[in-house]
Amino acid sequence: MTKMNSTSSTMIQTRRRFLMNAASITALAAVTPSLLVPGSARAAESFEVLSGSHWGAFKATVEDGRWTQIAGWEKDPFPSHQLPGILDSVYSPTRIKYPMVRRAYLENGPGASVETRGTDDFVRVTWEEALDLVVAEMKRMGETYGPTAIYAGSYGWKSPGKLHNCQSLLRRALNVSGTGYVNSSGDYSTSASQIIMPHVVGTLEVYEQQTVWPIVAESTDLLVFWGANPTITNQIGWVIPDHGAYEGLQAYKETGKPVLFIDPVRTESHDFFGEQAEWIAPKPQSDLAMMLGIAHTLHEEGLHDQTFLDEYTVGFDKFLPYLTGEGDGVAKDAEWAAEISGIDAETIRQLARRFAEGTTMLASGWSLQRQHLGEQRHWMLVTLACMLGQIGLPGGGFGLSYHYSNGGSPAADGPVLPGITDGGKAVEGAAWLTESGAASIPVARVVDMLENPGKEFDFNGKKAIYPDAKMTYWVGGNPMAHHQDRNRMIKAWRKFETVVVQDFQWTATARHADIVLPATTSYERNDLEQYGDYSLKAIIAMKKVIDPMFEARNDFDIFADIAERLGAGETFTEGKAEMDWLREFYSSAEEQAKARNIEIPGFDDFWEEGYVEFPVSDAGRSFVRYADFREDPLLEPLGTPSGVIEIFSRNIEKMGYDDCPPHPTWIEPIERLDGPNAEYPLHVVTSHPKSRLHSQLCGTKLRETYTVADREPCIINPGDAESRGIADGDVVRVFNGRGQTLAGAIVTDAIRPGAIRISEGGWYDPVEPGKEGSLCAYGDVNTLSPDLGTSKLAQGNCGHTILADVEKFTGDLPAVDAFKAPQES
Ligand code: PGD
Ligand code: PGD
Repeated sequence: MTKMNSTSSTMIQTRRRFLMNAASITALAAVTPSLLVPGSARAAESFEVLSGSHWGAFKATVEDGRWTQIAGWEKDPFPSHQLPGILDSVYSPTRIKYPMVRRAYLENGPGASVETRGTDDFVRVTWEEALDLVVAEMKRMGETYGPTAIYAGSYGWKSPGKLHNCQSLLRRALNVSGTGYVNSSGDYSTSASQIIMPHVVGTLEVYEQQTVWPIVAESTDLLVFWGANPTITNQIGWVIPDHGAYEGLQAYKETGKPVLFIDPVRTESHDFFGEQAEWIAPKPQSDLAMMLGIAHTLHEEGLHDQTFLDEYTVGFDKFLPYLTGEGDGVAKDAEWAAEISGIDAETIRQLARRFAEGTTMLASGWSLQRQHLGEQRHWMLVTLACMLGQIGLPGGGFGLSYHYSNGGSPAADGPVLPGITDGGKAVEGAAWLTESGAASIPVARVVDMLENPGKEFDFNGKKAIYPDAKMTYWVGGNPMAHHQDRNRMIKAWRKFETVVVQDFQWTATARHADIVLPATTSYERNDLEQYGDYSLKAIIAMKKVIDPMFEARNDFDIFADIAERLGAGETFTEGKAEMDWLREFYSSAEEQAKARNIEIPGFDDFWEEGYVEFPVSDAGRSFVRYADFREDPLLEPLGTPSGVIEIFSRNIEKMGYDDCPPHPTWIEPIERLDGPNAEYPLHVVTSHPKSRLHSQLCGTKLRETYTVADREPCIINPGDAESRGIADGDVVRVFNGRGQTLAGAIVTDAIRPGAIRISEGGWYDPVEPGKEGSLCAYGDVNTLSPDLGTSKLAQGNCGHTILADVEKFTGDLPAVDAFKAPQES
């Protein structure tokens, strides 16, 4: 049954009520906004409003039209420490205020001065002028080059909200007007696993509900986080996170049972568990070898579960000769694994015994598959779990989403909101997997596409041809942060005759654009969203906190105007404005609720209250992943060709890829620490940042809480620092054959020797803009990463495969300019 919580605070509050609550709110409102702006339309009014974000649901206090304070929603068990950053992002000096066009583009026309992108100043234009320019280019593309000239595979962490889903809106405007474009498929998070897992277990797996935390706390004897940092990465949700994982982590902690972290870094999650936590620090990219070493010991010592393998899997018989070395003469035993991983053989053997001794949950993060040949890692993790035979049992098996969007948070049986469609196709769930457009490429191959139009490429058993894209429209993403090998990318970007970027901040992508359109943040418009990616515990009214700043417009209105200019305005809007759409989405939730006998308030009451909650169901509270399959594999088969877990895949065998064999296999990656192809002595780990979402919030005052000498931190082991004469707090230059960046050194034993860490998402700040090879003054780690596909199977990105070296920086220290708006005139 649904309930509306009548004791919760009303979302629109009087000044008196606000003052009564002020003390509790102030605690989280540590950040003072960067820029004073005049009061807005709602001046002289003070109120509090509930809204939502990737970081969580929050209460915003608005005084005289200005957002002054932010606090976590009282129902959120673990509000993110990043919340003050989202307030600051609204007033940040990095805001794009007006539609802008690069001067050289305006003066010389499309394609004429692509070399100076990123160096030129920008000219302010009116919205009319900007949109006319955009649409004229769209039309020219189709007329001159055909339907694959516009790359609209725009990817990134656009804000939550079922209406202002800017990437769907972009494709909707193109679809409804019959404008051809190239799309992308997959994502940067899990590209390798989301392609291989359907071959292995029949689902994407990475975005599936996990055996719930209460069951893990009760039944798991050994919780293993394999390359996962759950207390950091669960801050974020694709929708509005419920932070249920923190309750789960706390519940497990209270049991006092052991937690093992296999990670080159001793993380905050490790420290959260205090004495219960153990740290094993292999060389990065060596996990597959370690897993094979453990599997070999399990088999050697008869600890594997042959009954499970016989009943629930296929192909172990083909994998076994490889494991024992009968096939290739190399036993993948603990000694072999020790040589590659740097973890001694006895520890590897002990791990195998401990895993087999009780109920073990192998919870893996995704860094392992964001590496060259990343497909193999989770395949082998699943194989290991099969050998342990605990898949489908309470607390046992494996999990690929305990660290992400609060996987394992018990689910409610509430309705699922629909959202704006891209012009016919549903865009819910893994929206980026739906294919539309005249052609599609794997998302991380965008630079390869630009460099090689007409080239044939492999992807998951198919062959396709790269289109010849000449224009891009990027919305809700920051490719000049997220894509690998920045220098190669800067050059390839010149292939675009026109680059349009629609964002609310001057990212490096915006600086390298020709036409820049200022979007509102999600706090300057109304929307709706689910609360709890896996739990779906509530629907939250993402109410507008403040009026749009400067000349920013919301994504829906911008694309409606573009569709209008393309002759399809009415089809795009269907005659509906913002609140009409929200009512329509909500009415679908009402219908679903009615069909399930759930009471749900009408839209007006819901909007007034700000949210509607759905209770966790009994089924949600007791969910065990793969329990049904284990109970009856014939009646509940998996979606694989065999219906069971595939340790050997005939489908992959048929593809015949040299870099993705038909069972988990160790293959030498292009580069790894101390490996045969190593040209540099250190591995760069590029973890997801503690105080940002990728590059989002880098432009806020939160940055001051973590930078070292104004730069992105680079953590380095004391031995590696000492041998290079680097002291804590020094500015260092990190470099390899692909690029170079400055960073600020933190010398710590929380990272293993031979590895350093610079988190992804630091803003690219070239000292010599537009010049290939320029030093980055701030700390964009993707100046160093290689741009290649994980393998022919998934063509994912390899952001965690980097070797480099570090030295103390002794030259004239360049200023960090990335957080100032570019020159305007
Ligand atoms: P964000 O910084 O979130 O990064 O790459 P992604 O591009 O998603 O960028 C989102 C952009 O969208 C921001 O500029 C923000 O201002 C804008 N935006 C947000 N909401 C809206 C909106 O509603 N409307 C409009 N118009 N704009 C909006 C992240 C990508 O980086 C990902 S997902 C992963 S997993 C990868 N991780 C790594 C990694 O581990 N290592 C390396 N080396 N590289 C990586 N890159 C990838
Ligand atoms: P990472 O931080 O890249 O996160 O989730 P993902 O699990 O991919 O890596 C997790 C851990 O793996 C890190 O502690 C790192 O040290 C370790 N590691 C790196 N290389 C290796 C290796 O070779 N072997 C082993 N064993 N460990 C290794 C990312 C997920 O987080 C994603 S994809 C997104 S889009 C979201 N992004 C963010 C974010 O940007 N910021 C925060 N705070 N939270 C996020 N949550 C989500």
